[in-house]
Amino acid sequence: MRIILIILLSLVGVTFSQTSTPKPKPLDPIEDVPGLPRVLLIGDSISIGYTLAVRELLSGVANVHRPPANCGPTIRGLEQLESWLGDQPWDVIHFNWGLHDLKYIAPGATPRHSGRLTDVAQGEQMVPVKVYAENITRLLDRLQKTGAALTWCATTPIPQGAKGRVPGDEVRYNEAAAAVMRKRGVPINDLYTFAAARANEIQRQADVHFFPEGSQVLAGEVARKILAQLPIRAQIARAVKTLAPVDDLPENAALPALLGSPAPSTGEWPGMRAALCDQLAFYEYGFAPGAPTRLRFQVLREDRRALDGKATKREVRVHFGPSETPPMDILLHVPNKRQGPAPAFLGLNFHGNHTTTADPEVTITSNWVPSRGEGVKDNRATPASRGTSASRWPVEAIIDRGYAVATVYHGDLDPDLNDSTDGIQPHLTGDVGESQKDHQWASLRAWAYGLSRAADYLVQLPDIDPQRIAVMGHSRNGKTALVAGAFDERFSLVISNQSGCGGAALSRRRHGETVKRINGSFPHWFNGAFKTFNDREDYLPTDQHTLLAAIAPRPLLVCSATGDDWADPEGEFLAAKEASAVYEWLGKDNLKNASMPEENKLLNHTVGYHIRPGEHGIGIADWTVFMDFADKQWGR
Ligand code: GTR
Repeated sequence: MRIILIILLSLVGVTFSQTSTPKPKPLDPIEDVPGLPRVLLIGDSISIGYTLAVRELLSGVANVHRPPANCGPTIRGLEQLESWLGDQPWDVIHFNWGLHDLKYIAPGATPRHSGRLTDVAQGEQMVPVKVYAENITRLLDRLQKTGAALTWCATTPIPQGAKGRVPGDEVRYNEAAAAVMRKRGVPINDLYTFAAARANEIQRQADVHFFPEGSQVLAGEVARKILAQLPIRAQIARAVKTLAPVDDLPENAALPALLGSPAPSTGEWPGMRAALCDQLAFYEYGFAPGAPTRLRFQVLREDRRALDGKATKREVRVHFGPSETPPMDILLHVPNKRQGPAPAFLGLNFHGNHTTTADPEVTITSNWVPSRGEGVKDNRATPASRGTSASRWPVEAIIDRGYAVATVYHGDLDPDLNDSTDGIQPHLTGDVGESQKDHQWASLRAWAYGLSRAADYLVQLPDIDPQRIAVMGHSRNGKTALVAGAFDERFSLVISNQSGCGGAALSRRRHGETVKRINGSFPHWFNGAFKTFNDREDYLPTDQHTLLAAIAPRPLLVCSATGDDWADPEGEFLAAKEASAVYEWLGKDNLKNASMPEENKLLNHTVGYHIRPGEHGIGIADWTVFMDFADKQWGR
C-alpha cells in the first residue's frame, strides 16, 4: 500500500512538474524581452545542441533566437535564409554552415539539401568546397545587408570513424570560409580549435556530436564571442552580474593568484582567460564595442618601389562606418623580397605617421598633436615634423630582416587629451547607463581598438601572414600593445617596451609611477573604476600580471631599460615571472625559474624578458631584440 502511494505521489509529481515548467526546446520560438539586443544563431545540430545554454548564459543581456530548423548545408541556407531572418532587425548574427556541406550523400536526392548521409565510398559530397566558398559568399552578401554585427563560427572537428565524413575536410572548408570572412572583416569564432583542444572530453566517439556537457562547454565559448559583439551597455550589464562592485572588494596585499589550486584542466583556459579579460575591462581599461559592421579601407597611395625597391609602401585610410567618426590612417611597408606572405609588426606612434619617416609623400596628420613634438605649431603638425621620430621606426632594418611594419598615430583614434568628446569614442560607444559609465572604454582601450581595426586590414592582405601579426609599442603605446594583445587573440605575438604603470609593471609595488600618479596625470587613459584604486592598490582584484597572463599561450616579450626607473623594470620583470605560472601550466617555456637577467641578455622564452642599459626610449637596439625574439618564437 505504502509503495503504491509513493508511486502515485511520484506520478503526480512528475505530471505536476511537466505542466508547470515544460522543458524548453531549442527549436521553439521565444518572446523578446523588450529593450535587449536580438541575437540570431544560425547553424546545424551542433548549434541546436548549444542553443539553450547560450540563451541561458545571455539571459537578461540579449534575446537569443534561432531558426526553427537545422540550418543544414549552404544550399538549404540559400533557399531559406530570407525566412529565417524574418522582418525584425538583428543586433548580432552568429552563423555556421559546413558540417552538412562536406558530408557524403546518396546521389540523386531531391531536394539535394535533404540528401541522406551515406558511406564515403558509396556517396558523393553534398557541396564541394569550391561551391561551398561561393555559397558562403552569397549568404554573407545577404547577412551583411542586415546591418547586424556578424560572427562566423568555424565547423567543429570530424572525429575518426564518423560516418559519411572525412576527417580533415572540415579544416579545408573552414579555411575556405575563413578566407572569405577575413576579406569581409567578419570576426571568426574558431570553434574548431576550441573544440579540438578538448575533443576527447566533450565530443562523442566516432560521431560529430557532443555530449550534453560538451554542448554546454561550446555554449560558453559561443556566448563569449557573441557578448564581445554586443553594445558596451550589454557587456557591462553582463559583467555586473559576476563581478563585485569596487566598494565590496576585499583588501589583498598578495598578488591575486592566476590559477586555482589544484590547477584546472588546460581545456578551461579560454573561459578563464575571458574571465580575466572581463576583470581587466571592468576595473581598469573599460569595455569596448565589437568590430564595426561597415569598416572600409581606402588606399590613399601605394609605391611598389619604396626604399630603393626594397618595399611596397601603402597608406590606407580606415573608415569606421558611422558617419562623422574620424578615420585612422595606416602606414604600411611590406618587404618585396620574401617567400610567401610576410610576418608583420604593428604599433602605434606618438606624433603622426609622417614623423616615423622622412618620406615626403606620407600624409601629415591634420589631427591634434602634442605641442612638445618638433615642428608642431598650435598643436598641429607642420612639414618640419617629418621624420622626427624616424629613429624610433627603423623601417629599412625591419624590412631587411623580412618583416612588414605598420603604424598608426594614436591621436587618430583619440587625441591624448583628457577629453572624451574627441576621437572615435563618442561615435561608437552607444547608450551607456549612468551607473555603467565607470566601466566603459577610455583612451588605452580606444587605442587598442584601433590596433584591432588595423589587424582587420592586415589579415585580408595577400602579402601579410594573418597568423603572424605582432603588436608592439613603447611606453603608453606599450601599455596599449599589451591591452590589444590581451583582448584580441589575432595578435600572435605581443611586445611591450618600457610600458610601466598600467602596462607590465606590478601596481602593488608602488615603485616609480603609481596608480594615483598615473590617474592624476592621465585620467583619460583608464576607466572611472580604476580611480578608486588610487593609494588602494591592495584592493585590486587583478594586477598587471593578469594583463600579461591574458596573452597566454601566445609569445610575449617584456622589455625594460635600466635607467627607466619610472617604469619600474623590476616590477615589469616580476609581472612577467608571475604570468609565467599560466604559461608553464599551458606547457610553454617561461620565466618561472629565472632571475632578473643582466643587461642585454635576452631571455628568449615564450614569455620573455630583456633589459638594456640607458634611458626611456626606443630605437634600433630595441627593435633588434624584438626581431630576435620574433625570429625564434615564429621559428624563422
Ligand atoms: C609618462 C607616463 C608613463 C609613460 C610615458 C610615455 O609621462 O608617466 O606612464 O607612458 O609617459 O608614454 O612616454
